[in-house]
Amino acid sequence: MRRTPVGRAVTATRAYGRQDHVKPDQHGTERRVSSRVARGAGRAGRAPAVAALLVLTLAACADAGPPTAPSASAQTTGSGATGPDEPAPATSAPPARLPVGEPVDVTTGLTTPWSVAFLDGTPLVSERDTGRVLEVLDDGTVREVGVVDGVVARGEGGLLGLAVDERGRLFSYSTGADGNRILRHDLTGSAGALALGAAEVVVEGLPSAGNHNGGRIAFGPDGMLYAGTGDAGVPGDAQDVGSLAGKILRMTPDGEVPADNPVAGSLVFSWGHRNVQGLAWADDGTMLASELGQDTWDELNVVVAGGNYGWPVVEGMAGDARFVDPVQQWPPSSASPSGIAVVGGTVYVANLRGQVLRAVPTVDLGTATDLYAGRYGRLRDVTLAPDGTLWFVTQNTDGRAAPKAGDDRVLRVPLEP
Ligand SMILES: [Ca+2]
Repeated sequence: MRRTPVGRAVTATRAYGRQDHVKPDQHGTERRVSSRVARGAGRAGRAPAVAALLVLTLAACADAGPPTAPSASAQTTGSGATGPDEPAPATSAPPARLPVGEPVDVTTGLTTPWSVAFLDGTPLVSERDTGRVLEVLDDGTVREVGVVDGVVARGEGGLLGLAVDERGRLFSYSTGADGNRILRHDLTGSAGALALGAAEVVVEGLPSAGNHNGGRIAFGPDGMLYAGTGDAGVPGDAQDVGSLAGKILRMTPDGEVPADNPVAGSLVFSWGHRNVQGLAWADDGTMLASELGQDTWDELNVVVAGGNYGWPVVEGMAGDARFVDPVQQWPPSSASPSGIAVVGGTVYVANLRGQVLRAVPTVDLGTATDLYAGRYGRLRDVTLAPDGTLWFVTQNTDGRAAPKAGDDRVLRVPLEP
């Protein structure tokens, strides 16, 4: 492939495939326990920038683990932030836009699907282990748009996130031989006959490992491309602002550092993350990220520029002034969040080990309603389709669950107006 560097990672590449000591973690995945000592708080004392732009990011935990028992349809948990003695909000909140009716299959028979993005109205799906980008046709069948060159699928690595920019170019996050990278491709042809053009490197040399590769990419309302990375098995790197591991990155579509990034000359937007696999923005610009925790807490975070989210010094809500606490946390056994999407007044969170689609109201981010618990198995991604329906993606073919007939699948469900 043509590999024209259009941007450059600001830190050195970690050699791919380095394996230290491997142990299972709470998500049922391998984790490497490095002998490196976390470099303390690093810039942990830096207070997060005032939230001129609140970003809610949902970081996703590593996946896997045994299925949890199916639970009854919907269950609301958490303590509401608004009580009977509190005044009603001055401004009207966006409508919840919860599902109505039953989900139906969009397509079935996929192998480790990871992300869904849309080119105008045409759905594109990435497959982690095959490196394929697929186009879903109107009849529910898929055809191969192309295979991303040089994808090295191992563990949680492979072809991960997809995003399409306003010019119709496809961006992909994948694991290569020399680390994770973000590539940009032209899409040629028309719907039903799309083809993947040559790849250009947006950013390469992002730390990778068998697990904790992050992988979600998304364009923010500011037109910048954001990427969630993982700690790549070296927890202390999440506190090292000089490393691109354990971060949320912000870049131009060419991979350059925006002038207003919080760390001069760096793609780093926020740090202290373990493994971010979900990024989305509310209508008011608030950024959200999901984060896969280790032994104790998975997180939903509101992301602010320059924020330190604590890993590995703290996990979950610590009440430590050095760090930004999550707005909600879950035990990994009932969560392990990957993709997220904001639709109106609801943040949707796809959960792997928890096998549940969670609906978090934007007006009360500390609560959630569980949808489809145990019904479809592990859930990898969720997104709003151009036709206004909610799409979500299963992940039962990755060796960590027993696939059901037709797995893996993409489903859709209509939403309230
Ligand atoms: Ca945290």
